[in-house]
Amino acid sequence: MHGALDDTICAIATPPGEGGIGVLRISGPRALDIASQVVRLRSGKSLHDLRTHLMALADVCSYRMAPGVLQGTESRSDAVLDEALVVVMKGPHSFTGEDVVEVQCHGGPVILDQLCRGVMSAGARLAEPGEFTKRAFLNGRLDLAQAEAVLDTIRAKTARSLTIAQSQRRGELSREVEGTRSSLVVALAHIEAALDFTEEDIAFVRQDELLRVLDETLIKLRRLVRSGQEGRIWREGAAVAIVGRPNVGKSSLMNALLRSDRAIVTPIPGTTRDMLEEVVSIEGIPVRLFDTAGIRVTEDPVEAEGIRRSHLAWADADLALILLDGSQPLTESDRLLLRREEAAQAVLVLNKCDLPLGLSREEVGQVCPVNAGIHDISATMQIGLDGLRNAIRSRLLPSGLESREGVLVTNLRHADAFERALQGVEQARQSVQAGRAGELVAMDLRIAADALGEITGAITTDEILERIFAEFCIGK
Ligand SMILES: Nc1nc2c(ncn2[C@@H]2O[C@H](COP(=O)(O)OP(=O)(O)OP(=O)(O)O)[C@@H](O)[C@H]2O)c(=O)[nH]1
Ligand SMILES: [Mg+2]
Repeated sequence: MHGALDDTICAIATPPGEGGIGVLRISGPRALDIASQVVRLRSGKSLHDLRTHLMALADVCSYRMAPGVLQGTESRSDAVLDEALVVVMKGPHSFTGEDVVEVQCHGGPVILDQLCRGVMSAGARLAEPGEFTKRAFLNGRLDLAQAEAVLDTIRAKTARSLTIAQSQRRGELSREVEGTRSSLVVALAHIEAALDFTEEDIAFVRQDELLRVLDETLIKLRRLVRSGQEGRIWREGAAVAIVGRPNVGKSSLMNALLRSDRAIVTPIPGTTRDMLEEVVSIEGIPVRLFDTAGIRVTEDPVEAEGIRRSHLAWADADLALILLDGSQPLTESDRLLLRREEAAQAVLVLNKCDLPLGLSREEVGQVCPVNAGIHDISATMQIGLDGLRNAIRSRLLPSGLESREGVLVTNLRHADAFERALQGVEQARQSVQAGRAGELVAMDLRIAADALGEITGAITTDEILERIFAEFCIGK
């Protein structure tokens, strides 16, 4: 990614395709000059004289206008591409911290494409993915964790994921990180000062005071690391696979959880062959739900391929729901599934509880001793689904940390950094207690403080930045 901040970038900020409106964004030191070449305010004023953060009606053109056109003295109606609302946001009070111009026109792909070309011919460069947000970071408008949360805010699939992303975007995680980091840095400064003055034997650091600070930090870091073990699910979603032999009602359960007739349901075993995937909110958790082909021994090559994929989906899933038909005795196919090693980690579900029980629960328990118990549901009659959703939630988030106070770690990069910080502080604490040399303690505290600094970007490399912003879309 070109890093230079002295050029002016532009991009279509709305998604591709048709829309009520479409937005073109321009940011950089020459944003106003460049926009002036394709935007003519109806008021006849110059863009430079427009008050910041106020909208104005304008005509926009698809190429650089001759000076006469710009001033409105020459009228060339064919030059006008569209009618638009224009807003100027003067730096540093803009998203990027630079001068920004946003043009809202009709949301047609041809209009936006031509407008974008016009702005480029007037001197702007097409932005790289995430470059607006990267500039906001480089200009100090956001720290790195907040910049990443901008992406999470856009991508959030459930209301709960959005709430978490927004709190990180507002800087709640960053404040926690910076608070912890600064107490480590203060401790570090004291230790290093003491190292410089050892001959004079000045007690710069009292050991009990240092231990108190380290213990407080450890409590915070342990909580954050623990929340990070599950937090990924809020950001990326969890994969849940519905597996079972044919005809037990997997597709019916998929439809019931989606509240739509997404999957084909028939009384014929072997109906589902291609795997289906849909995103659904289960108790606020973004879940990618997989309906799979019924697993059995088959000669049919198409069905066999479907079954191969069912096994893959099961292996990749964060959680599997093994579905049984409660109205029928266990079959050999059921037993084979239940005896698989992974089955012990699954949630066992007896479907068709609207019909008389046809199997022995004891036998199911003997074949597959799952800890989580057995859930009775009826997919078609919508019985027991709340209980099942609850079970899915507590299996995906066993600690219940997310329902309590405090910030959550949802990003793998952050989780990894917190892990390293925790190790550093733990090592440092051991060294203090064992009375080891101050240099050793200082080294581990430095590792921990630097790891925390990576989260907010206080310490960063071009490589990290590139990796982070490459995930963004163009125009953000
Ligand atoms: N009575 C009753 N019938 C159900 C229930 N759930 C599913 N069925 C019926 O069971 C049959 C099979 O349902 P599907 O959802 O297609 O089963 P499946 O497991 O997806 O089957 P395959 O795709 O063939 O593996 C259909 O006739 C459903 O109407 C239920 O809760 N109660
Ligand atoms: Mg099916």
